[in-house]
Amino acid sequence: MTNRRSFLTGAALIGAGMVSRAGAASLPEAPLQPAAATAVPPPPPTGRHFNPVVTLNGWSLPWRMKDNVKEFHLVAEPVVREIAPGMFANLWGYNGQTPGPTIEVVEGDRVRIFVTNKLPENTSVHWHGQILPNGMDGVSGVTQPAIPPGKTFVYEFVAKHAGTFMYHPHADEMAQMAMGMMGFWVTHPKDPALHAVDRDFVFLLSAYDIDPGSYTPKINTMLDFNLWTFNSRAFPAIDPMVVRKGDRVRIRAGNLTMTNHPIHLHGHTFEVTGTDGGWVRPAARWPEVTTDIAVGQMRAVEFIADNPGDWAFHCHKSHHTMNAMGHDVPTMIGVDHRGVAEKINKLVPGYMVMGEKGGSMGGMQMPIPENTLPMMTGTGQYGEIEMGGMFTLLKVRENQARGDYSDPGWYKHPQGSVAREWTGELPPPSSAPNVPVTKAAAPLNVKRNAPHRH
Ligand SMILES: [Cu+2]
Repeated sequence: MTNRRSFLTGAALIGAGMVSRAGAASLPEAPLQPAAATAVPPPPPTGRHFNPVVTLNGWSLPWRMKDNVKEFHLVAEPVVREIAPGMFANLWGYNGQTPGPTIEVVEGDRVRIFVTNKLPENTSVHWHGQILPNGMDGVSGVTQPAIPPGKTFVYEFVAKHAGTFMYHPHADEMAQMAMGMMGFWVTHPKDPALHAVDRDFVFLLSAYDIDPGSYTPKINTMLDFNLWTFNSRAFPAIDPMVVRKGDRVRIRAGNLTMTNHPIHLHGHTFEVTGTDGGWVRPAARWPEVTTDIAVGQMRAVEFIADNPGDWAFHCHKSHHTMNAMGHDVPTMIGVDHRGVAEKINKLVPGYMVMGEKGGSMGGMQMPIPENTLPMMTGTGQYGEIEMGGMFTLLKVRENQARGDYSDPGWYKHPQGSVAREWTGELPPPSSAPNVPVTKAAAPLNVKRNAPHRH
């Protein structure tokens, strides 16, 4: 204990200048991830065996073993994240990306995490859900002094229990989390056979408010976010979750946005098997097709992928499956715009009337400012998908190889199994007159002051 205390006081204030090859004798290297692609991690090169998770559009942080301690090095720093092709955001994150890399350890591992602050302000790291000594909890001002810019702090604790956790700052949280500072943490069970699955996907829910044409989030936004993401990516740039038919699949998601997200899977029933409090006892698991994840929560769901196809997987709040949108767009369904667009076009070339026949904005070619995304986008084998934001596909395939996460393309539906146009006889047209909505809303034959008769 004395050793550790002197180690901490000694190492807690290493200058950033020492984080270099010369200082590598005491500090592990801080690997950098330049791309937003899903990086499937290799089996653990050192330490006890575990089955690595696959972080959607993310990666896992390599470590080094030193005297039987797993050492990681996180660097908190400004990053440029590709939200989707055509849109980049100036965010804050760790080791080159936001979210930060997933940290994977085994139950009982002693871990030492160096955190170098390259942000222009103080930060700290809170290890959300971990049972650890109070002084390692990362609440700046309460359990530790904040990490000043340019300094490196070290955290050290034993990963006591298996489960799914997150990390994020407890210093200027509103700004730092609105800027993307967060990451995933998985503590694998000691026995790799326990809770074993064939595919284990993880991602964080995060939201940003970035005005079309700009690059930096507005950090004071409380509710009106315009970019809803899995791991700071918006559909169609969120990678699909590719699985083999018959695989046991786990999906773990943590919510670090400002609202809840009912996450919905098509074609399968899953069970909620884990929360940030740990595993749900088998007898207490419940079936769902939508699981609501409140702010600060994590949910792990599991199912057998027994139904081949391309299955939608998305937040069920419809505004969260859209990209940057104007919130002051009026409802135009039923309004006849004939002639209006032509007149406005003379004033504003390229103007389009939105929604007189409902949504269907995916195909609109309205010019948009630089560095923003169309509200709804993505094209499938049958046309426009008209989705953005928190949406991706679960691709279940018979002939996907074990360990192969590459996109197999669109599902080839067995002949005759796709919904199609009815070409038989149609019913006679309705005889009801088309009553204009404005007149129907205020019945003409009611005298307001007349007494009601029953
Ligand atoms: Cu949502």
